[in-house]
Amino acid sequence: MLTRRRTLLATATAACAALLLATPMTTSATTPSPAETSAAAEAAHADKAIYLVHKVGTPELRSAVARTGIDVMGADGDVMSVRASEAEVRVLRAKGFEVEFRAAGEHGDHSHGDLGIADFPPADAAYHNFAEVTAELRKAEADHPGIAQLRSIGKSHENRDLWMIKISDNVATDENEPEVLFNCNQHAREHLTVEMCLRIVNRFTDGYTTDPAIKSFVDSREIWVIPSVNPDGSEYDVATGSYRSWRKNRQAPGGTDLNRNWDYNWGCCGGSSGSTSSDTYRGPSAFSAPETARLRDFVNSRVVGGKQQITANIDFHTFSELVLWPYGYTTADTGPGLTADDARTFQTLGRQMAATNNYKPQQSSDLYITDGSSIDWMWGRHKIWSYTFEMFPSSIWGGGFYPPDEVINRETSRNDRAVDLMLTYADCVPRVIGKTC
Ligand code: 0X9
Ligand code: CA
Ligand code: CA
Ligand code: CA
Ligand code: ZN
Repeated sequence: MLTRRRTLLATATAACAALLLATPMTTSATTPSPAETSAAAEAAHADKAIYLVHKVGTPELRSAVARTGIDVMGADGDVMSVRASEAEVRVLRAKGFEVEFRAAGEHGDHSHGDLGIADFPPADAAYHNFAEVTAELRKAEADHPGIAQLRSIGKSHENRDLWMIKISDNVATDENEPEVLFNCNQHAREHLTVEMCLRIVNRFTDGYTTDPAIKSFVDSREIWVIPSVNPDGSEYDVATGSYRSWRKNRQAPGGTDLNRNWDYNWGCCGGSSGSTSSDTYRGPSAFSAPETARLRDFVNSRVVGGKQQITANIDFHTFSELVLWPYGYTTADTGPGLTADDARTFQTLGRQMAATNNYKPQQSSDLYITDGSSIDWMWGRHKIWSYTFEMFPSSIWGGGFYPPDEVINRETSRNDRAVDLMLTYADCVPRVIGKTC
C-alpha cells in the first residue's frame, strides 16, 4: 500500500509536467467524431486525470455535474471526485463549478510493465480475475453438488460466459421458495464487488453443514449469484498490469455503461450520455449490450405462472458506502408503480441494512440522477425490491476503485448482516413495515 501511494504520487507529478507540455486534445467528450476509432477513444480515456468538484452539496448540483457525461468516481459530503479530460474540466468550470486538480489517473503497481499479462498486479493478487472466478465457482459446485449449481446465462460481447450460480437445497429443482438475486461488477473497475459475490457464494455453501442460520437460509430460499456482469471490461481493466480505470463494457467504439443501458425510462432524464466517448454512454438503444440483455432474459425467465419469483435484489458497486433504492431517474420519492407504501418499504429495509454496515441510506437520485439503471428496471418492470450498494471506501482517499487486497475480507464480511436481512425479508419484503403479502 505504501508502495502504491508512492507510485501514485510519483506518477501524478510526472503526469502534471506532461500535462503542461501537452498539446490540446483533439477529441472532446461532448462532440465525438463518428469516425473516432477505438484506439483514439482509448488514448483519450487514458489521458484523463482526477479532479475534485467542490460545493456540490445537493442532488441538483451533483446531477448537473453528472449530466455533462463526466466520469463520476464518488461523492462525499459536498465534494465529488471525477476522472476528466482537460476539455471536460473546461466545460465544468464554464458552468461555474469549482474544480481542483488532484492526481493523474489511477495506476497500480507497474512492475509488470505493459506485457499484456491479464491479471491484477502482484500486490493485489487476492483479487480474482475471470479465470479465477470461473475456477472458484466450479469448485463451489463440485464441493457442494446438492446445494450449488453453476450455469451460464449467456455470453458477453467478447464471448466470455456470464456465470450464475444457484444456491438452495434440492438445487436441481425449481421449488416454491422466495428467490433472491445478487449481481456484481456491472462496472468493470469495481473489482471489490466481484469479491463480494464470491463471499456470498462461499459463505452459503461452505457454511451449510456447520452453521444452522446459513442452512435455514439455503433451505428456504433460492439464491442466485452473478459475480461478474461485465467480465470483458473487468479483464480489460487489468490486462496490462496497471489499472485503467475502465468502467464500461467493451463494445465499439468506446464501450457502453451497463448501468445506463436498461429499458426503464432509458435515456429519459439527463442521467446518462448519448456520446460514445462518455463514461456514462447509454448505448444506441436499451439493452444494446449483450450483458444487460442476458441478465434481462434471465430475470424475465423467472416469471413463472404469471408471477415473478425473484423478490429481492442487490446490485453491488463501489464506492461511497451507500445503500440506494429506486427510482434513480427522478428525485421524487414516489412515481409510476412506486407508491408511498412502496417508498416506505424501500426506505425502512434500506435503513435497516445500512444500520448493519454503517453505510449511508438514501434514494439513488439523492446521489445524482441516473436513467437506465438496473434497479429502476428491476422495480419498474418486475416489482423486485432492488437496491444498489456502493461499497468501500467512503471517499477517494480510501483507495477509490482500487483498495488493496488486504481489505477484501473486512469489507465484504461487512455486508454479511445486510445480505442476511434481505434474505430474511425475501418472503414478503413489505413485512418490514408491518404489511402482509
Ligand atoms: O452511477 C452509477 O451507476 C452508480 N455509481 S458508480 O460510482 N458505481 O458508478 C450509482 C447508481 C445509483 N443509481 C441507481 N442505481 N439508480
Ligand atoms: Ca496485497
Ligand atoms: Ca430449494
Ligand atoms: Ca423457485
Ligand atoms: Zn458502479
